[in-house]
Amino acid sequence: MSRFNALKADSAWQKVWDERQTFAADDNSPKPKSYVLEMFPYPSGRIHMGHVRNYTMGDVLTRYRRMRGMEVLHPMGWDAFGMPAENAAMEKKVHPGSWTRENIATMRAQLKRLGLALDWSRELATCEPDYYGHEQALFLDLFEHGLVYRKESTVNWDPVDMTVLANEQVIDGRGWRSGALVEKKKLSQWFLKITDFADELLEGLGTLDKWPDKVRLMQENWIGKSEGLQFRWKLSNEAGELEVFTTRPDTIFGASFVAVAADHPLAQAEAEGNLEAAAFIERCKQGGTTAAELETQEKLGFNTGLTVTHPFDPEWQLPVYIANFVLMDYGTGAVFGVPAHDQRDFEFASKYGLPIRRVVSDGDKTAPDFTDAEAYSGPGTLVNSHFLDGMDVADAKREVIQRAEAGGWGTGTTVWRLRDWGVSRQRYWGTPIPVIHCGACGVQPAPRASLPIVLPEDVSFDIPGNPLDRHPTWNKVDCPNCGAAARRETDTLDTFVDSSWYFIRFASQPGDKPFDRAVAEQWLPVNQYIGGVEHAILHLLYARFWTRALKRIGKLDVAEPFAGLFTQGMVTHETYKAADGRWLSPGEVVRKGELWVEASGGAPVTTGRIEKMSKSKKNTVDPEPIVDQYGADAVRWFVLSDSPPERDLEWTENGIEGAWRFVQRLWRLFDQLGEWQGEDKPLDRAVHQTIAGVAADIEGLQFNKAVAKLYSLVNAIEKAAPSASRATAIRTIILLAAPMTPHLAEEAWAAMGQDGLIADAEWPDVDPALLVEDEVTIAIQVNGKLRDTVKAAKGEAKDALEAMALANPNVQRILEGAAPKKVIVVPDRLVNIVA
Ligand code: ANZ
Ligand code: ZN
Repeated sequence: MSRFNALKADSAWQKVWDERQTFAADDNSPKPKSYVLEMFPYPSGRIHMGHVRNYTMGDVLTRYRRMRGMEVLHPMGWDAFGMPAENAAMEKKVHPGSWTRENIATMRAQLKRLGLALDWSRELATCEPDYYGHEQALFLDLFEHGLVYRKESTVNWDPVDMTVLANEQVIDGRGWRSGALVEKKKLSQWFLKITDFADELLEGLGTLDKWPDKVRLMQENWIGKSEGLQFRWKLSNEAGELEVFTTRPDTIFGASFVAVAADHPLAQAEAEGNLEAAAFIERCKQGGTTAAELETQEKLGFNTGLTVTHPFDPEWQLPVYIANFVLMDYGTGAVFGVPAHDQRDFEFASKYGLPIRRVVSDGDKTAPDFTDAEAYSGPGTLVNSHFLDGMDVADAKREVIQRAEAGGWGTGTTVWRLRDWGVSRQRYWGTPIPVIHCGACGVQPAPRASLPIVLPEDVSFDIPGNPLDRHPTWNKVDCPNCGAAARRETDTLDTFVDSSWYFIRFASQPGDKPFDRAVAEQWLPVNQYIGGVEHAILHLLYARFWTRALKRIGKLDVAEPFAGLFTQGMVTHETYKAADGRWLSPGEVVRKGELWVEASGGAPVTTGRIEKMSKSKKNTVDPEPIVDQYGADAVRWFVLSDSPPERDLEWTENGIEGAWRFVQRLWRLFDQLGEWQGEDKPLDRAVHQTIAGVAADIEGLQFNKAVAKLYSLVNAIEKAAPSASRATAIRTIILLAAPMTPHLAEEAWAAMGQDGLIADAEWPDVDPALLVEDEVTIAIQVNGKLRDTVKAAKGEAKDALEAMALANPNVQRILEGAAPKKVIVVPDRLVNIVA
């Protein structure tokens, strides 16, 4: 008996696939096409288990679809621009380019060792000019079509490092490196007009029926369409009006104040003659500006002394506040507050002693006094609201909008939460934005012939700031319009731009343009996209936007880039902590009886929660030594097997050992394959049920179920006596396992003397007749009480079933020789004997 030598098989078959270009996708193939894509990795250094899980899933689907006769595009590349490369440059004094390219080389070699069915001929890295040069051309296309513009916008400025910080680099209001208090600074920045597509992007979600509901919901919330009423309140103690936006016009009789944002013109006017107001406004500016921060921070206000008149009651005056929870760039920057039905307003009113009046009943609560601990924002019937009383919320909204429009003091409107996409980054390691600033002509697009505008290599990171700004020559250029000395834009593009169109470039990569439309359209949309849920909002939204923008400007006729989306769970591991609180890695601990101790010194270790593998908790397991030890197939098998793919997978030593043993069992089955004779019907049936079941599971991305079915079939084959059926079963299971354990499958296929590669073999056919159970279980009852169950052929005649029941020993014992009064037979189900 031989053992499966995984290491030998892995490298041998990987070499064959490479040399024969087995997985190169043919644009001109007559076969039906399928595009399977996993989110491309950031080349951070080494492959981690999350990558292994992600890429193995896409790989199984790819290999399976190829066996089903499809031409599958399954490419790989690198999302290679970004801040970590610049950080490495500052810390380790390596050039971001060499750091990135070395990481790519390492990770490419690691991925190859997993035996992934990838078309490496299409590999791309976004940091290379032959990628980002085309991105610059696309930027100019959008620019020419008015989908790009420049606008002043606020950035986080680190006054010590003299640099702009990304939001995640601001920690508790301070720069992550310098620790200096971050300032807000206005800079002119480039924006893409994603808001032009807000409606389409929202509507389009309705067509994405192969996306997880939760991701569609997250996108919907991000786009944030609100229908409501925009209307004007009359200022009572001076001339003028104040316009507010509300999504709850129905609550108008529950209003107890009006509030404006700190940078609202009314607040600004107030600040002019009023030091207290000015000080309050200053204070508001220090707080965070994200919606989440506004939600959580303490609600503060400044009473301006102004009042407004209620639109439905000239006698009713409400105070006007400046409040820190009102955003300037949403709606009109002013709101009316309804404390009983809005939590922010509730907190505000509680703090400033403003009335809290119920206007929507909460179940049986209808009294105007509101004594609950928090606002009620649910459905109900309008109360304490004059002409609205008795209406439901939707009707009351409609009624108020109609009256406002009829009275000429308001209009029903829609507002969007989505903002235009600011793509300027004051960073070196990104795609240079292809524009030129001329003192005389203003902003000029860079001439097409000058593309790619290549990043200079000779840069230094010794001093803070963007090296492109202080480069001696790179940013000096002649104005393409007047020829005068001008300056190159030194901002680079947000790396989300790079990942917004890479899947199109994978599908078609001519040298002279971003993509060939006809070729790209043959492959797109991506049939199955697989990746982390952390990209559920921005990346997917930006890619959807680029695809739609390219459609609008006539470059590509694809509405949605990703027809199917799957978000996989994380890989987790137990955590370990030493007595002094140090985190320990799995390699630093050993099991001693029931306990874990430190491998060196034997000090006791506490085991902590099972958490996502992360460097900070030291609970990562490096895939490479695992592949060395167990072979690629066992690793692949394990990451597919233990959990449903959308859930977290706990990496355990036992798990990988179990997978390794299974691979060996599969090999042993095959190794003992004989020239046997005879039929084994139940085994035939099990085989065909498995063929059908595994196919359905892989198509449904339920890999753990497919794995479980293969386990059971192996059990059944092991138990079966030698027969021709058994030999066929063994040959078949090798084919069924091929997408998951491709190296073993190739090895076995070659040893069986088959022509060609199993990677190119056909998925076995299912005999539908063998999927039907032809045996049924019949319940035998006496006076309605179950006495026994027996097996019978499906469709057995009534009198045969009756005879079988009467001959049953349990029945005979009860009847004691007496004749039954009556026998009821329900074919395929039961026989009831009335005694
Ligand atoms: C009165 C009201 C009563 C409101 C009530 C809510 C509940 P969504 O639905 O998320 O779009 N709002 C309007 N503009 C705002 C701004 N610039 N900054 C902060 N809040 C603002 O939120 C719309 C609601 O948020 C609006 O409806 C308004 O408060 C508030 F029981 O008006 B509402
Ligand atoms: Zn000029």
